[in-house]
Amino acid sequence: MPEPPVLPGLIVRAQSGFFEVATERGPVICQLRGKLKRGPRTGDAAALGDRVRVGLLDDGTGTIETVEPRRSVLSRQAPGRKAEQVIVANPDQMVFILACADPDPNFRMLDRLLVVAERERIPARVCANKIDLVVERAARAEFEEYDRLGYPVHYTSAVSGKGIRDLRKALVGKISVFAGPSGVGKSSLLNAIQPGLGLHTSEVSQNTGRGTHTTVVPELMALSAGGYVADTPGLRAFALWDIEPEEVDGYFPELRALVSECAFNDCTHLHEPGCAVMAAVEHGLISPERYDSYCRIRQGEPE
Ligand SMILES: Nc1nc2c(ncn2[C@@H]2O[C@H](COP(=O)(O)OP(=O)(O)O)[C@@H](O)[C@H]2O)c(=O)[nH]1
Ligand SMILES: [Mg+2]
Ligand SMILES: [Zn+2]
Repeated sequence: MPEPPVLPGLIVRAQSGFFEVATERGPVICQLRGKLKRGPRTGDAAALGDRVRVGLLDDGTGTIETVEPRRSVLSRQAPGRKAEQVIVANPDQMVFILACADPDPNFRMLDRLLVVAERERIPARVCANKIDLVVERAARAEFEEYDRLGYPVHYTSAVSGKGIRDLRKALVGKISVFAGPSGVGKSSLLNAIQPGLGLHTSEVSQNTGRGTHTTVVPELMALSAGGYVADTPGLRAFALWDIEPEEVDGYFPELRALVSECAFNDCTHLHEPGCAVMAAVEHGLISPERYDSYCRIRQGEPE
């Protein structure tokens, strides 16, 4: 008997032990091979964004035979356990979305999101949406700092269409993760990028025993120009778990460049004499707002 065909693929949806895998022959619904299921106890054996090899079965479904090592991972701490819960494996970039107004941008929250991206070494972009509601020059003055730090800023309006073409272009061929507070226009932007995309995210009710609550099943949504977008199931996913206070300065690019010049090599940059970071803030070389974000995160302030 011939061996069943084995296909490479990408997990685009994961729910309750079933995985939808995009392959050259189209989507295949798969389960994990038993051996993989018993795999590492420290985290998910397979997750959204994992590159896998699928054994096709006669009934058209498949078995995930192997999972390729992850290049990067966006994860959170599973509730009540130390284990890591993978939100998206192998993301190529994060797109953090804020509104220029309604709601007003929360830059302290953006800085926390950027720290997570830096920690995971995932390149990040910023999207300043609802540019139609404000004077563009004012929005640029608020957001341009992020461009200077190496996070490209897109100024967009899902209503007028401004900036959509450039944002769409930035997504081609990549796995991008959209994140931002609710109400900033994430769904509207996805629809502007590709009609129907923002509606695609489905919601299911799960009975947890403590009553029914609604969760969003995360998925990778295919872009017609190539690439995928994931809309994350909320900002809780980005809690700064497992970050040591001494690591934080390494996740602020403008601080990272200076820390070796501080008088003390264990400088916290909060109060020490001879601190190169505090001197740079004083001389206007580091933005006071960004430094404030650093201090809050460093001191373990909850969001
Ligand atoms: N003026 C303006 N309103 C927008 C824009 N994008 C979204 N909205 C509105 O903002 C509200 C929230 O949008 P939605 O896409 O649901 O935000 P989400 O919660 O981030 O997915 C809706 O009433 C949208 O019509 C925009 O670019 N300009
Ligand atoms: Mg939405
Ligand atoms: Zn210092």
